[in-house]
Amino acid sequence: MKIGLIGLEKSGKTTIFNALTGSEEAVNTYTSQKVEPHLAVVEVMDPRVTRLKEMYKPKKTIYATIEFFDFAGLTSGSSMGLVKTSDALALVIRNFSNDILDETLGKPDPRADLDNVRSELILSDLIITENRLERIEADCKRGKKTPELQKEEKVLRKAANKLNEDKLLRELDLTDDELKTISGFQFLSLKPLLVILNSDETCYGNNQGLLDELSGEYDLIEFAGGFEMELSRLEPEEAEFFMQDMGIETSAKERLTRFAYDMLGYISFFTVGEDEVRAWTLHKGETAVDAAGTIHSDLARGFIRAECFSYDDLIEAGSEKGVKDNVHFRLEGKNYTLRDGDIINVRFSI
Ligand SMILES: Nc1nc2c(ncn2[C@@H]2O[C@H](COP(=O)(O)OP(=O)(O)OP(=O)(O)O)[C@@H](O)[C@H]2O)c(=O)[nH]1
Ligand SMILES: [Mg+2]
Repeated sequence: MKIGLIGLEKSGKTTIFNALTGSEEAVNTYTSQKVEPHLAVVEVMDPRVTRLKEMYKPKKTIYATIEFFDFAGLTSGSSMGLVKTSDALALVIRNFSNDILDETLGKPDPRADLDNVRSELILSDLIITENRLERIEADCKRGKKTPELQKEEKVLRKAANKLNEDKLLRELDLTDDELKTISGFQFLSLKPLLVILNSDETCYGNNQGLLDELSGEYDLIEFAGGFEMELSRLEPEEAEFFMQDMGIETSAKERLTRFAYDMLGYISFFTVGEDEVRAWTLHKGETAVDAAGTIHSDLARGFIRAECFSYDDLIEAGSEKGVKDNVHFRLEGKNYTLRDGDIINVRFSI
């Protein structure tokens, strides 16, 4: 899963990137950061994996990972290429004061910043859509009218109309087939969008009014970015102490990870054994054969059955043998819909 941190300049993107990834990238009040994006791969610290590790004592333990990208502010010409390949966008909004920033950029105004970025996303998609429509029109005039082209044109017209109404493409009801037709454009306003309200530590936790106002429209989470960046540099016990003091129950990283899983509709399943305990990520609704394919394409191709039991049943029974004794051990076919926390072993033959 790839999450791109975007936002207006000086909204605290790099600060939050550091908090999430434990990186030490420079944050700067004056100059804009270099234009290349920062990138970090972060392990999803799923406590279930840690527990499985204790149980199986494998040679290797592999947690699921999330890749985070941190871009330069939207107004300073960011690397849209990478933004486009993100699975989701996390939009950082400034809700902290700083004498210099207040003077150069104005007092924090989360609502206005949000509208501003929203318009940028819509505009970026509109430009792509209109350019493509012009090209299609030119092709048609030159007699290259094919059914595929006509289909594409129809979907793009729908998209253009929505964008012209100042609406995100996410708000357009498109069929899977229509989505596939335009997937190559990687429209930004079609991506899942998570808004991070980056609040000053002095006002963190006191922004319920604003959060309520925005939560009708956006998936929203509040961070005290500067504070959380400091926390990520402390020893865990020390960090715990300061977090409690601030009324932060779980770290920014953990909250964002959970949020991303929920919002994007991901679930985790596990494979276990003496060699390796590993967490895998799947979309909600995907099946045993999809899970097999995530592990290796051969497993999907030669899929016979998936041996399956749930993490909770394992913990309750205390061992795999216990799971079998409790008759919680299942053999599932190709079309079985995986549940979060399933532990599977794929039987296959090729
Ligand atoms: N008080 C406070 N200051 C913050 C917070 N987050 C960032 N800042 C300050 O805001 C300034 C900009 O922070 P960055 O993290 O570099 O912001 P950015 O969005 O990455 O900036 P560009 O990449 O240049 O667009 C720095 O001076 C930070 O110390 C916060 O949560 N609280
Ligand atoms: Mg930055």
